[in-house]
Amino acid sequence: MIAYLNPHHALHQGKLEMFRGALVPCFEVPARVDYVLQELQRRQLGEIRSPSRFDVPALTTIHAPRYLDFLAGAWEEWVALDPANAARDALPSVWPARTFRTDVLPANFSARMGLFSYDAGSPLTAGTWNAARVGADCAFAAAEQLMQGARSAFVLSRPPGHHAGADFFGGYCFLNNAALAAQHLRDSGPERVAILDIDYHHGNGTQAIFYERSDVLFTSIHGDPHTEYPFFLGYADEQGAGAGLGFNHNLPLPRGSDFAAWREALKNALQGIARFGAQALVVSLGLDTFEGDPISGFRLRSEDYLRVGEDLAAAGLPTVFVFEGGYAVAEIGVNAVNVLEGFEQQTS
Ligand code: Q9C
Ligand code: ZN
Repeated sequence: MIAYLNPHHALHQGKLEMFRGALVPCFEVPARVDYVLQELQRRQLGEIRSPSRFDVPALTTIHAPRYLDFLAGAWEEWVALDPANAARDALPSVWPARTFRTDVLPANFSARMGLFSYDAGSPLTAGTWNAARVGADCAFAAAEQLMQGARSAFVLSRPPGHHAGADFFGGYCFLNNAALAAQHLRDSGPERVAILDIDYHHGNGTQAIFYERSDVLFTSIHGDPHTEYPFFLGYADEQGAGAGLGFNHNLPLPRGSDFAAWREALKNALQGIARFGAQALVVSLGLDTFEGDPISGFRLRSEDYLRVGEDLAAAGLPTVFVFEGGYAVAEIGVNAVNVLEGFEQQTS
């Protein structure tokens, strides 16, 4: 399996995130990708490539141009406010809740930070835009690899993507890599693409992007949003709207669920994907379902991820894996590569 490694991922290196009234060190750190890369190399899973630059329509199909423009220039604006800002990251602190306007683009930078975000856990840093944009290139490259006949490809990038919507960041995510890969597949090949999100947290951004579309099925297995982030989306009764009605499947599980319960949900998810008649699959591969994850509540063990890979391979679809969350940093390499190796062994 070819891996597209984002060579600039470490340009995004948040310092602090807001948590329970305090600024605490970021959970989403560059070492996450380093551990996965090290394990990929150790097990010789396949070639590791850097992506070329893709200027493809998918970027502006998925993300609003005014959001992309904002992200591209945000750091310069932040530093222009005060040269001392260069030493600290930008975090939003005011948001338009219900009854506020979102059609007006305020001149004030902090107002626009709030307009284009939904939490205070996702610092925007000097290198965030470059890292995220090259991550999008990794997603496009992986999609192209499938179109050239590959059975699978791996997007090894950070920041992650599945919480990012058409015009907002949050949950450590800025550009939605899984959505970009799915859209680029749609633009050049398969008519029906499924996205399966197995991160611990519901992929609210991806769901919102495709909610009214019938050509991209979104299916997610995640912690019950009654108690788990992102709280305000991810319930089982969200089934899509308009032309997309019936093309959104949420499978929330209680905090504390073990692999037996999780695997049952995976079986249901894959049945839905088969019924849909998917011609390609994009997997939002979060590893925060691991029992040792510091901010999550499922109980998967390292060897379970081999079974996950095997189950995914049994779906028999060309598959793009997109690296998402997972914060047990020392174990994330083994867990991620177990999924990929389980998939490959089932294939061969
Ligand atoms: N201090 C992803 O896994 N914060 N995002 C939860 C932890 C938000 C997770 C509180 C978690 C976002 C890609
Ligand atoms: Zn997550």
